[in-house]
Amino acid sequence: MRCFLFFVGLVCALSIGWHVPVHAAERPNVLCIAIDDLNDWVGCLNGHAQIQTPNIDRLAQRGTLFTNAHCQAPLCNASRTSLLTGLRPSTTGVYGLAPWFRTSPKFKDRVSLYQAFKRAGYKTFSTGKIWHGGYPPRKERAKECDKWGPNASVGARPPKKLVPPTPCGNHPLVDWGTFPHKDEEKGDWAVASWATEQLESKPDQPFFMAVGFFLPHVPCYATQHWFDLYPQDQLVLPPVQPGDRDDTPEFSWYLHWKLPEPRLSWLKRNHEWKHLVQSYLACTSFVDSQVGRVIDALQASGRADNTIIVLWSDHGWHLGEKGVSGKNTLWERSSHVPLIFAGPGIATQVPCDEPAELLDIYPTLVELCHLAPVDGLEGHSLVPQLRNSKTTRPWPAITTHNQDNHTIRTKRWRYIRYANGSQELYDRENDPNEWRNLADDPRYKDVITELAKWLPKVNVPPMPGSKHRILVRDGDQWIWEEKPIVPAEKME
Ligand SMILES: [Ca+2]
Repeated sequence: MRCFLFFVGLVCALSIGWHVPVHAAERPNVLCIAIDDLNDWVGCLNGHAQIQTPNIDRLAQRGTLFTNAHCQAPLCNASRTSLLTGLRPSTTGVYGLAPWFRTSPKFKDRVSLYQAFKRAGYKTFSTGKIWHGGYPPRKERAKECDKWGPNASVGARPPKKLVPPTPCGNHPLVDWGTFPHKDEEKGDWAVASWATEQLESKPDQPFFMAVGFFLPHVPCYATQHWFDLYPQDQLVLPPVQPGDRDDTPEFSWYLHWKLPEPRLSWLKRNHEWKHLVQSYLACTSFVDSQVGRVIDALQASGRADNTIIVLWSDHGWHLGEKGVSGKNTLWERSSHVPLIFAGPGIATQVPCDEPAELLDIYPTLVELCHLAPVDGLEGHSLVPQLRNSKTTRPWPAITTHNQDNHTIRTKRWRYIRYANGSQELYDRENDPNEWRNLADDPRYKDVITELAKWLPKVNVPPMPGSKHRILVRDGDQWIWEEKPIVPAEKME
């Protein structure tokens, strides 16, 4: 009889997708650590020969590092909305720095990652940059998460900008360098301190805590100590190829037609290229030290054994590659991000080089924490890879920038298709810098046909209220940030 009941129970469990109710107290805690605009210049990813990130590296060593993880959009709001709703930008229409996705009636009640934990009985915490900018609006915060810490901020600022006036408005954020100040005066220090205090107070379990760091987003200000790690006279600059854009479609420029971030040509002319690289490295090492403070506080709290840590960046950043600085591109430098899981149920093992998406974080945490299923998640749980990093995945990673511009990244290939039909194809095994566009070579026709099958079938227009970095079409005219694109005004 007991056997029979067990059998009936098993059949029931299978029929509802293995979702067996688990008491909240038995579930693991979750500590999410988000870093803004951090590309693969992280020690464990070997993106830059000189980068020093000992804390992120030790996290990778005690868990599973994904070496081929990619954002779904190369821009803050679009990437974060995708990660936290579990939906692609091409499904929500959130492509730009605005709007807040809940302004759309269709997504008003979408269960966010925070809410999935909140409704499962978790105490939820958030500090720093997790959502973009001022999102969620203050009056909606309590609905989203229980306890809010300090917002992301730059902290101490120099009396005036440290770099010469930059094109496209000399934006106050587009700045970098060092000036006399203390680490304790930085916005990210305050964020780490708040998270540390929460952990020291031993919050009720289970808890879900999201800690979002702002650096190395511009302005890349760090104290002298961090600059001293990277003397300019020994600095390694990223590999760039003269004429690299000669074989990329003209349309590739439309995705970043005018940006506050300057082009490589401006950086070189103003002798700021090395200075920017040095500043970005310095800020990354500083942020790594703040990651270390939070991880150490978790360890000291005695909760580490029952806490899953997941660390990611919202997208990458160019430092001169393909002639640009910043994001807003569909190449590796924009899409490739660190992604690390560590904690209970996650193997300490060799890195996983299967393609992974930030979109996979949501379903992975749902599975690891035995949460109720959430409708419509477009990612795929990474749990099989967290158990054994050699487990293959059938899905590529897809990154989207504005309506109907996508890139498909498999283990070997990167395929890009823009909204006007133009294409790029890179064989990353033989061309890791993506310098030779093979799309016009007839030998790769079948490769392109296969990769194109993965292009998202749903491509909704920008959500009402979309602005900043928005590209749309009006008849034959392409419009960037509400102004017609005039090819003669191209900035290279
Ligand atoms: Ca960002």
